[in-house]
Amino acid sequence: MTHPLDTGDPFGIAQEAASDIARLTGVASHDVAVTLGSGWGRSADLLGETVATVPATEVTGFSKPALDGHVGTIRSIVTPAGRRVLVIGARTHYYEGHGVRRVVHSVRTAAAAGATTMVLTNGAGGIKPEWSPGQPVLISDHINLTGDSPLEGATFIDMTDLYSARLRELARTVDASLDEGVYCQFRGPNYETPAEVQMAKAIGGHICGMSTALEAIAARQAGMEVLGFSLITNLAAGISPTPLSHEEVIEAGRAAEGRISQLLADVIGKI
Ligand code: 8IG
Repeated sequence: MTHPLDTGDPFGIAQEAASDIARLTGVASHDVAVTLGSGWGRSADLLGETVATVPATEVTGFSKPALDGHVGTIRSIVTPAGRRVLVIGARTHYYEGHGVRRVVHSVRTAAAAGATTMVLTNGAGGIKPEWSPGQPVLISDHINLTGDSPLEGATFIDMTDLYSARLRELARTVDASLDEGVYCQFRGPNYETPAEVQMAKAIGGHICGMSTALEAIAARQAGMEVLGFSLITNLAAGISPTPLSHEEVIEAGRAAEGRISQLLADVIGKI
């Protein structure tokens, strides 16, 4: 079955998706968008009053999740300060194999819906030995190891200061202890080998993940200011003496969820 993004104009389809969101939520325009990765899910409830919740499958171009049958949702929230936040609970990963257009469709849709700030969150593996599972960190820059890009054709876009220094500073007014690091996006879905983690470390990486770099590039193309957070759910392979277990990753996310969700809600409340 063909998908509209396989053949159509991705920006036109994002405009359609934004119209769907405006119609289904009754909110004409949003200010800030946030994608909630593993461990960050509870922050939506802390952000403010939920105005509308829409299954992502009702919005043009959003894919059904490949793994679990459950449908992601898109929520419109109004903060106590009156800011309109679009919460994207439906992420398409590169490793699902549907191509990069579908990976970044939510970001392009958020931009078309009016958002000028994109907050990207994820669960990831930590390379810095002083980090521990359950610790949130800021993304200061990225290394895209997917070999792919959401930009098509001769689209030369500057990536200096992709992860806004201004927004990282703002995050530190909420929690001064937040460390930061360079996010390496691997293709996945396998976790890295210890040798791959050592490569990432040698080239300047501190965080291993499978989602955020491609999304950040699309956000920059759309002219958005980007804030990135990783929840270190595990030390990357070979950094800790024990092998990675998916259950351990899920459990670390669960244990940290309340604290980091409050942090995220507080930061977004100040944007
Ligand atoms: I959660 O250790 C989570 N996601 N690439 N490596 C990569 N992605 C991850 C990891 C990790 N942990």
